[in-house]
Amino acid sequence: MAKPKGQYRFSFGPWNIDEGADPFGPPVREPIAMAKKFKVAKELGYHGVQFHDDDVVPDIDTKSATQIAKEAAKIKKMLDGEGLVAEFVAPRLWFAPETIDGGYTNNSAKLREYAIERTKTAIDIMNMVGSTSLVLWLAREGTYIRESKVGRKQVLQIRDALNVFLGHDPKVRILIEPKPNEPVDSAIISTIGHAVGIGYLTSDPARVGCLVESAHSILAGLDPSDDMSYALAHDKLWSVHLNDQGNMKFDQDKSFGSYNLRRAFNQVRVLEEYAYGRNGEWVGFDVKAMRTQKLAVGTKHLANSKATFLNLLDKVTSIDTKLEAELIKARDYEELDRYFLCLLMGKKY
Ligand code: XUL
Ligand code: MN
Repeated sequence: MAKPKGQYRFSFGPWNIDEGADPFGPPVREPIAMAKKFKVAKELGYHGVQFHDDDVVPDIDTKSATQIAKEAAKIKKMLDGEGLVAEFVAPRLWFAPETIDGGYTNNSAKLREYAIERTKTAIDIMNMVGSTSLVLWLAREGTYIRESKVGRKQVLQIRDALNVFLGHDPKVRILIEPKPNEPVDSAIISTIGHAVGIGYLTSDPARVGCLVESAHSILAGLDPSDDMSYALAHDKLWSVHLNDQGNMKFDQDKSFGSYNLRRAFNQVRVLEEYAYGRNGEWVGFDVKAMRTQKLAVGTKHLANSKATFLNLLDKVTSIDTKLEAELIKARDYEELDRYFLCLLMGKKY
Protein backbone atom coordinates (compact mmCIF):
# COMPACT_ATOMS: atom_id res chain seq x y z
CA MET A 1 0.00 0.00 0.00
CA ALA A 2 1.51 3.37 -1.02
CA LYS A 3 1.49 6.31 1.39
CA PRO A 4 -1.44 8.64 0.57
CA LYS A 5 -0.50 11.85 -1.26
CA GLY A 6 -3.55 13.70 0.06
CA GLN A 7 -3.67 15.43 3.41
CA TYR A 8 -7.10 14.68 4.78
CA ARG A 9 -8.80 16.72 7.48
CA PHE A 10 -12.42 15.92 8.25
CA SER A 11 -15.35 18.11 9.19
CA PHE A 12 -19.12 18.08 9.61
CA GLY A 13 -21.76 20.60 10.66
CA PRO A 14 -23.96 20.72 13.78
CA TRP A 15 -26.98 20.00 11.56
CA ASN A 16 -25.46 16.59 10.84
CA ILE A 17 -26.41 15.51 14.37
CA ASP A 18 -30.13 16.08 14.28
CA GLU A 19 -33.42 15.12 15.84
CA GLY A 20 -34.68 13.06 12.93
CA ALA A 21 -37.67 15.15 11.83
CA ASP A 22 -38.67 14.80 8.18
CA PRO A 23 -41.42 16.51 6.14
CA PHE A 24 -43.84 13.78 7.25
CA GLY A 25 -43.00 13.34 10.91
CA PRO A 26 -41.78 15.12 14.03
CA PRO A 27 -38.43 14.82 15.82
CA VAL A 28 -37.63 11.38 17.25
CA ARG A 29 -34.39 12.15 19.13
CA GLU A 30 -33.62 14.66 21.87
CA PRO A 31 -31.55 17.67 20.77
CA ILE A 32 -27.84 17.55 21.56
CA ALA A 33 -26.11 20.70 22.84
CA MET A 34 -23.43 22.36 20.70
CA ALA A 35 -20.70 21.64 23.28
CA LYS A 36 -21.55 17.94 23.12
CA LYS A 37 -21.48 18.01 19.31
CA PHE A 38 -17.95 19.43 19.44
CA LYS A 39 -16.97 16.63 21.85
CA VAL A 40 -18.38 14.06 19.42
CA ALA A 41 -16.34 15.65 16.59
CA LYS A 42 -13.20 15.35 18.66
CA GLU A 43 -13.92 11.79 19.80
CA LEU A 44 -14.56 10.65 16.23
CA GLY A 45 -11.26 12.11 15.02
CA TYR A 46 -12.71 15.07 13.13
CA HIS A 47 -10.65 18.25 12.89
CA GLY A 48 -13.15 20.92 11.93
CA VAL A 49 -16.73 22.10 12.23
CA GLN A 50 -18.87 23.69 9.52
CA PHE A 51 -21.44 26.28 10.46
CA HIS A 52 -24.45 28.15 9.26
CA ASP A 53 -24.55 31.70 10.58
CA ASP A 54 -27.42 30.82 12.88
CA ASP A 55 -25.68 27.70 14.19
CA VAL A 56 -23.20 30.19 15.65
CA VAL A 57 -25.83 32.80 16.60
CA PRO A 58 -29.34 31.32 16.93
CA ASP A 59 -32.20 33.72 16.09
CA ILE A 60 -29.62 35.90 14.38
CA ASP A 61 -32.16 38.32 12.88
CA THR A 62 -33.30 39.46 16.33
CA LYS A 63 -29.80 40.23 17.64
CA SER A 64 -27.60 43.33 17.72
CA ALA A 65 -24.06 43.44 16.31
CA THR A 66 -22.69 43.42 19.87
CA GLN A 67 -24.73 40.36 20.83
CA ILE A 68 -23.69 38.59 17.62
CA ALA A 69 -20.01 39.27 18.36
CA LYS A 70 -20.44 38.02 21.93
CA GLU A 71 -22.06 34.74 20.85
CA ALA A 72 -19.55 34.16 18.05
CA ALA A 73 -16.68 34.68 20.49
CA LYS A 74 -18.22 32.08 22.79
CA ILE A 75 -18.33 29.50 19.97
CA LYS A 76 -14.73 30.32 19.00
CA LYS A 77 -13.66 29.73 22.59
CA MET A 78 -15.47 26.39 22.69
CA LEU A 79 -13.79 25.33 19.44
CA ASP A 80 -10.37 26.36 20.74
CA GLY A 81 -11.03 24.43 23.93
CA GLU A 82 -11.55 21.24 21.90
CA GLY A 83 -8.67 21.93 19.50
CA LEU A 84 -11.14 22.19 16.61
CA VAL A 85 -11.30 24.82 13.86
CA ALA A 86 -14.19 26.35 11.95
CA GLU A 87 -14.09 25.25 8.31
CA PHE A 88 -16.68 27.67 6.95
CA VAL A 89 -19.78 29.70 7.65
CA ALA A 90 -22.82 29.64 5.32
CA PRO A 91 -25.75 32.07 5.57
CA ARG A 92 -28.99 30.14 6.11
CA LEU A 93 -30.85 32.20 3.54
CA TRP A 94 -33.71 29.82 2.96
CA PHE A 95 -35.45 29.99 6.33
CA ALA A 96 -36.43 33.62 6.86
CA PRO A 97 -39.81 34.97 5.69
CA GLU A 98 -37.84 37.51 3.62
CA THR A 99 -36.35 34.73 1.46
CA ILE A 100 -39.51 32.79 0.61
CA ASP A 101 -38.97 33.66 -3.06
CA GLY A 102 -35.16 33.63 -2.97
CA GLY A 103 -32.39 35.83 -1.63
CA TYR A 104 -30.17 37.59 -4.18
CA THR A 105 -32.67 36.85 -6.96
CA ASN A 106 -35.80 37.87 -5.09
CA ASN A 107 -38.10 39.99 -7.25
CA SER A 108 -38.27 42.58 -4.45
CA ALA A 109 -35.30 44.97 -4.13
CA LYS A 110 -35.96 45.34 -0.40
CA LEU A 111 -35.84 41.58 0.15
CA ARG A 112 -32.69 41.23 -1.99
CA GLU A 113 -31.13 43.79 0.31
CA TYR A 114 -32.05 41.62 3.32
CA ALA A 115 -30.20 38.65 1.77
CA ILE A 116 -27.11 40.75 1.01
CA GLU A 117 -26.97 42.29 4.49
CA ARG A 118 -27.49 38.90 6.11
CA THR A 119 -24.63 37.46 4.07
CA LYS A 120 -22.33 40.33 5.07
CA THR A 121 -23.14 39.49 8.70
CA ALA A 122 -22.35 35.82 7.97
CA ILE A 123 -18.94 36.94 6.63
CA ASP A 124 -18.33 38.91 9.82
CA ILE A 125 -19.23 35.83 11.87
CA MET A 126 -16.94 33.75 9.67
CA ASN A 127 -14.05 36.03 10.67
CA MET A 128 -15.05 35.92 14.33
CA VAL A 129 -14.89 32.13 14.42
CA GLY A 130 -11.53 32.14 12.64
CA SER A 131 -12.42 31.05 9.10
CA THR A 132 -11.92 32.69 5.71
CA SER A 133 -14.41 30.54 3.80
CA LEU A 134 -18.01 31.41 3.07
CA VAL A 135 -20.13 28.62 1.58
CA LEU A 136 -23.14 29.59 -0.49
CA TRP A 137 -25.72 26.90 -1.08
CA LEU A 138 -28.07 28.96 -3.27
CA ALA A 139 -31.13 27.21 -1.91
CA ARG A 140 -34.04 29.28 -3.21
CA GLU A 141 -32.16 31.09 -6.00
CA GLY A 142 -34.20 29.45 -8.70
CA THR A 143 -37.82 29.36 -9.64
CA TYR A 144 -41.04 27.63 -8.72
CA ILE A 145 -42.32 28.44 -12.19
CA ARG A 146 -39.99 29.56 -14.97
CA GLU A 147 -42.08 32.60 -15.88
CA SER A 148 -41.72 34.15 -12.40
CA LYS A 149 -38.14 35.37 -12.94
CA VAL A 150 -35.84 36.30 -15.81
CA GLY A 151 -33.02 33.72 -15.96
CA ARG A 152 -30.24 35.95 -17.31
CA LYS A 153 -31.09 38.64 -14.78
CA GLN A 154 -30.93 36.09 -11.96
CA VAL A 155 -27.39 35.03 -12.94
CA LEU A 156 -26.27 38.66 -13.02
CA GLN A 157 -27.98 39.37 -9.69
CA ILE A 158 -26.02 36.52 -8.11
CA ARG A 159 -22.81 37.84 -9.71
CA ASP A 160 -23.53 41.32 -8.33
CA ALA A 161 -24.14 39.88 -4.85
CA LEU A 162 -20.86 37.93 -5.03
CA ASN A 163 -19.05 41.15 -5.95
CA VAL A 164 -20.51 42.88 -2.90
CA PHE A 165 -19.22 40.07 -0.65
CA LEU A 166 -15.75 40.08 -2.26
CA GLY A 167 -15.63 43.83 -1.61
CA HIS A 168 -16.95 43.51 1.95
CA ASP A 169 -13.97 41.38 3.00
CA PRO A 170 -10.77 41.42 0.94
CA LYS A 171 -9.79 38.01 2.33
CA VAL A 172 -13.04 36.08 2.03
CA ARG A 173 -13.03 33.00 -0.22
CA ILE A 174 -16.47 32.10 -1.53
CA LEU A 175 -17.32 28.45 -2.17
CA ILE A 176 -20.47 27.90 -4.21
CA GLU A 177 -22.28 24.63 -3.46
CA PRO A 178 -24.62 23.85 -6.37
CA LYS A 179 -27.72 21.68 -6.23
CA PRO A 180 -30.13 21.22 -9.16
CA ASN A 181 -33.43 21.34 -7.26
CA GLU A 182 -34.99 21.17 -3.79
CA PRO A 183 -36.38 23.18 -2.14
CA VAL A 184 -37.32 24.97 -5.38
CA ASP A 185 -38.27 23.40 -8.67
CA SER A 186 -35.17 24.42 -10.58
CA ALA A 187 -31.98 26.17 -9.54
CA ILE A 188 -30.22 28.73 -11.67
CA ILE A 189 -26.74 27.59 -10.51
CA SER A 190 -27.49 23.90 -10.71
CA THR A 191 -24.22 22.07 -11.35
CA ILE A 192 -20.54 22.45 -10.69
CA GLY A 193 -20.05 23.78 -14.22
CA HIS A 194 -22.43 26.62 -13.42
CA ALA A 195 -20.66 27.25 -10.09
CA VAL A 196 -17.21 27.41 -11.68
CA GLY A 197 -18.57 29.54 -14.50
CA ILE A 198 -20.17 32.23 -12.37
CA GLY A 199 -16.91 32.65 -10.45
CA TYR A 200 -15.29 33.86 -13.66
CA LEU A 201 -17.96 36.57 -14.02
CA THR A 202 -17.02 38.17 -10.69
CA SER A 203 -14.61 40.99 -9.89
CA ASP A 204 -12.11 38.55 -8.31
CA PRO A 205 -12.39 35.03 -9.77
CA ALA A 206 -9.34 33.89 -7.77
CA ARG A 207 -11.46 34.09 -4.62
CA VAL A 208 -14.49 32.21 -5.92
CA GLY A 209 -14.37 28.42 -5.90
CA CYS A 210 -16.77 25.64 -5.18
CA LEU A 211 -17.87 22.71 -3.07
CA VAL A 212 -19.12 19.50 -4.63
CA GLU A 213 -21.71 17.56 -2.64
CA SER A 214 -21.99 13.93 -3.81
CA ALA A 215 -25.79 13.82 -3.40
CA HIS A 216 -26.27 17.08 -5.32
CA SER A 217 -24.30 15.76 -8.31
CA ILE A 218 -26.31 12.54 -8.26
CA LEU A 219 -29.56 14.53 -8.12
CA ALA A 220 -28.37 16.27 -11.30
CA GLY A 221 -27.87 12.83 -12.89
CA LEU A 222 -24.09 13.27 -12.79
CA ASP A 223 -21.24 11.29 -11.31
CA PRO A 224 -19.80 13.13 -8.29
CA SER A 225 -16.25 12.02 -9.13
CA ASP A 226 -16.60 13.61 -12.59
CA ASP A 227 -17.90 16.82 -11.03
CA MET A 228 -14.92 16.80 -8.66
CA SER A 229 -12.54 16.20 -11.58
CA TYR A 230 -14.05 19.14 -13.47
CA ALA A 231 -13.60 21.48 -10.50
CA LEU A 232 -10.10 20.13 -9.81
CA ALA A 233 -9.06 20.85 -13.40
CA HIS A 234 -9.90 24.49 -12.64
CA ASP A 235 -8.20 24.25 -9.19
CA LYS A 236 -11.61 25.26 -7.84
CA LEU A 237 -12.52 22.30 -5.63
CA TRP A 238 -12.03 23.93 -2.26
CA SER A 239 -14.22 21.59 -0.23
CA VAL A 240 -16.49 18.58 -0.60
CA HIS A 241 -19.64 17.32 1.08
CA LEU A 242 -19.31 13.58 0.82
CA ASN A 243 -22.46 11.52 1.30
CA ASP A 244 -24.60 9.15 -0.75
CA GLN A 245 -27.89 9.16 -2.53
CA GLY A 246 -30.25 6.56 -3.98
CA ASN A 247 -30.31 8.24 -7.37
CA MET A 248 -33.12 10.69 -8.26
CA LYS A 249 -35.03 10.91 -4.99
CA PHE A 250 -35.19 13.66 -2.38
CA ASP A 251 -31.82 14.83 -1.00
CA GLN A 252 -31.09 11.86 1.24
CA ASP A 253 -27.67 12.70 2.73
CA LYS A 254 -26.96 9.02 3.35
CA SER A 255 -23.66 7.87 4.86
CA PHE A 256 -20.76 8.04 2.44
CA GLY A 257 -20.56 4.88 0.32
CA SER A 258 -23.70 3.32 1.79
CA TYR A 259 -25.60 3.21 -1.50
CA ASN A 260 -22.95 2.85 -4.18
CA LEU A 261 -19.52 1.85 -2.96
CA ARG A 262 -17.87 2.00 -6.36
CA ARG A 263 -19.11 5.54 -6.91
CA ALA A 264 -17.67 6.46 -3.48
CA PHE A 265 -14.38 4.72 -4.33
CA ASN A 266 -14.03 6.83 -7.46
CA GLN A 267 -14.57 10.04 -5.48
CA VAL A 268 -11.74 9.10 -3.12
CA ARG A 269 -9.59 8.04 -6.10
CA VAL A 270 -10.05 11.41 -7.81
CA LEU A 271 -9.21 13.34 -4.63
CA GLU A 272 -6.15 11.20 -3.94
CA GLU A 273 -4.86 11.56 -7.53
CA TYR A 274 -4.92 15.35 -7.04
CA ALA A 275 -3.23 15.08 -3.62
CA TYR A 276 -6.30 16.81 -2.23
CA GLY A 277 -5.84 18.73 0.99
CA ARG A 278 -2.35 20.00 0.15
CA ASN A 279 -3.79 23.53 -0.18
CA GLY A 280 -5.85 23.15 2.98
CA GLU A 281 -9.00 21.76 1.32
CA TRP A 282 -11.31 19.91 3.71
CA VAL A 283 -13.15 16.61 3.51
CA GLY A 284 -16.60 17.47 4.82
CA PHE A 285 -19.39 14.98 5.33
CA ASP A 286 -22.95 16.26 4.91
CA VAL A 287 -24.66 13.15 6.21
CA LYS A 288 -27.85 12.51 8.17
CA ALA A 289 -28.61 9.69 10.58
CA MET A 290 -31.51 7.49 9.55
CA ARG A 291 -34.69 8.43 11.39
CA THR A 292 -34.74 4.93 12.88
CA GLN A 293 -31.52 5.53 14.88
CA LYS A 294 -32.02 5.93 18.63
CA LEU A 295 -30.32 8.80 20.45
CA ALA A 296 -27.42 6.73 21.86
CA VAL A 297 -26.41 5.61 18.36
CA GLY A 298 -27.37 8.81 16.57
CA THR A 299 -23.81 9.70 15.48
CA LYS A 300 -22.79 6.40 13.86
CA HIS A 301 -23.32 7.87 10.39
CA LEU A 302 -20.43 10.26 11.10
CA ALA A 303 -18.13 7.53 12.39
CA ASN A 304 -19.11 5.24 9.50
CA SER A 305 -18.69 7.84 6.75
CA LYS A 306 -15.17 8.69 7.90
CA ALA A 307 -14.26 5.00 8.32
CA THR A 308 -15.56 4.24 4.82
CA PHE A 309 -13.52 7.11 3.39
CA LEU A 310 -10.35 5.76 5.05
CA ASN A 311 -11.09 2.17 3.97
CA LEU A 312 -11.59 3.35 0.40
CA LEU A 313 -8.36 5.35 0.63
CA ASP A 314 -6.60 2.07 1.53
CA LYS A 315 -8.11 0.55 -1.61
CA VAL A 316 -7.02 3.50 -3.73
CA THR A 317 -3.44 3.43 -2.46
CA SER A 318 -3.24 -0.32 -3.07
CA ILE A 319 -4.23 -0.12 -6.76
CA ASP A 320 -1.76 -2.14 -8.84
CA THR A 321 -0.90 0.84 -11.04
CA LYS A 322 1.35 -1.22 -13.32
CA LEU A 323 -1.44 -3.66 -14.08
CA GLU A 324 -3.89 -0.80 -14.45
CA ALA A 325 -1.62 0.90 -17.01
CA GLU A 326 -1.17 -2.36 -18.95
CA LEU A 327 -4.91 -2.98 -19.14
CA ILE A 328 -5.55 0.59 -20.26
CA LYS A 329 -2.82 0.30 -22.90
CA ALA A 330 -4.33 -2.94 -24.18
CA ARG A 331 -7.78 -1.27 -24.03
CA ASP A 332 -8.98 -4.35 -22.15
CA TYR A 333 -11.59 -2.49 -20.14
CA GLU A 334 -13.58 -5.65 -19.30
CA GLU A 335 -10.50 -6.93 -17.49
CA LEU A 336 -9.92 -3.51 -15.91
CA ASP A 337 -13.52 -3.62 -14.68
CA ARG A 338 -12.98 -7.08 -13.16
CA TYR A 339 -9.75 -5.95 -11.53
CA PHE A 340 -11.47 -3.02 -9.79
CA LEU A 341 -14.43 -5.16 -8.72
CA CYS A 342 -12.04 -7.74 -7.20
CA LEU A 343 -10.19 -4.90 -5.44
CA LEU A 344 -13.43 -3.52 -4.00
CA MET A 345 -14.70 -6.93 -2.93
CA GLY A 346 -11.39 -7.84 -1.31
CA LYS A 347 -11.05 -10.83 -3.66
CA LYS A 348 -7.76 -12.07 -5.03
CA TYR A 349 -7.44 -10.93 -8.65
C1 XUL B 1 -28.36 21.48 1.43
C2 XUL B 1 -26.97 21.46 1.89
C3 XUL B 1 -26.60 22.50 2.89
C4 XUL B 1 -25.28 23.13 2.62
C5 XUL B 1 -24.85 24.21 3.55
O1 XUL B 1 -28.70 20.47 0.59
O2 XUL B 1 -26.22 20.60 1.50
O3 XUL B 1 -26.57 21.92 4.16
O4 XUL B 1 -24.27 22.15 2.67
O5 XUL B 1 -25.70 25.27 3.57
MN1 MN C 1 -24.15 20.22 1.66
